[in-house]
Amino acid sequence: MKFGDWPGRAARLATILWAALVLALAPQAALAQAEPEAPVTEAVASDVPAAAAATDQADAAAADAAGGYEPLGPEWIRGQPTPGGWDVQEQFSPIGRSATGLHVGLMWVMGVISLFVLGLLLWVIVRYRRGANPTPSKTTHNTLIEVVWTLVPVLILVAIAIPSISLLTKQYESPPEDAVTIKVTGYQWYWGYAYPDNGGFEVISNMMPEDEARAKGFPAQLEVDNRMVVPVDTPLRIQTTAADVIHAFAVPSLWFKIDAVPGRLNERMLTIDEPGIYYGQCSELCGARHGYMPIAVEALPRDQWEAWVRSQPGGTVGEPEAAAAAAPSEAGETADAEAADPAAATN
Ligand SMILES: [Cu+2]
Repeated sequence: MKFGDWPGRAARLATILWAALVLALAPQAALAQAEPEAPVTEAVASDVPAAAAATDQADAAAADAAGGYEPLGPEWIRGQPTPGGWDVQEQFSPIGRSATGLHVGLMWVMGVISLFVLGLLLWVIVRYRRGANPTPSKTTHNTLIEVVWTLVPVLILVAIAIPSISLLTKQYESPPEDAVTIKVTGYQWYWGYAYPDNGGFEVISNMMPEDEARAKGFPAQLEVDNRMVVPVDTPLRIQTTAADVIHAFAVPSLWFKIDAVPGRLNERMLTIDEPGIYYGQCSELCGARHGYMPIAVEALPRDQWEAWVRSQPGGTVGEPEAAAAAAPSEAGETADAEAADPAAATN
């Protein structure tokens, strides 16, 4: 078939127009996807059977016993995957929001460049087709055009590199001194969350049985028996390690993913903006039940988080520092007293 044949040209044109349509619509669809996922959460919440109310009352009673802490209900779910979702999840951390901003911005840059190149192609196809341009030009060089098509892409890449590298740097910023430390340990196939600054207790977190999760209105295979409870609006020093094989601690709605490697301690800072429940999963193939070691992060206002810490065995808030500061001086006073009056020490 010759290039000039009409059916072939029509088919090519249709392909090109289809590609243009896809490119033009992709960014809008991406933005539409970024809308809050509240309806899904509501649907989940409304699915809670009445029978769960009795369980809630029992939970509330248990909460009173546990010093005022009550686990958040399904209406507090903020970060979770949505059926049919194809964009990143809505973000609830400062770093997540700036990263999503860059992501959407880059989509627009890509879209505009693709449309521009497509337009040039269409123009060349139509304007310089054999019918309209029987004697082709023999031009091989044009200094101005060559300078422009070298400089403009360089400038675009530099413009992208500045926010991109600053975001990368921000993701690896060290947490401040007063950050709350949580040591996350990956086990085959569950998670351990230790709080070394708060008494050193460790919470063992297993996937909640699917029937129980559904009955309580939580997403099956994502809800756990004991969540990683953290304070909101507070820098968290998340340290990860593993006890057996490599795991990865990943929570998409917090823009957080870090490997948990046996014999190593990885560290990254995380700050969560809003109280709520954020789901994630182990993201390193770690064995038979790799898909069944979900992560549930529960972010609470500071006072509620402190109540939760006190409800844990050996959980302390602020006391270790105070005790550590007080201990040497007390010991010193005792030693002084003994030095002054050796008889007193024997009494
Ligand atoms: Cu794992």
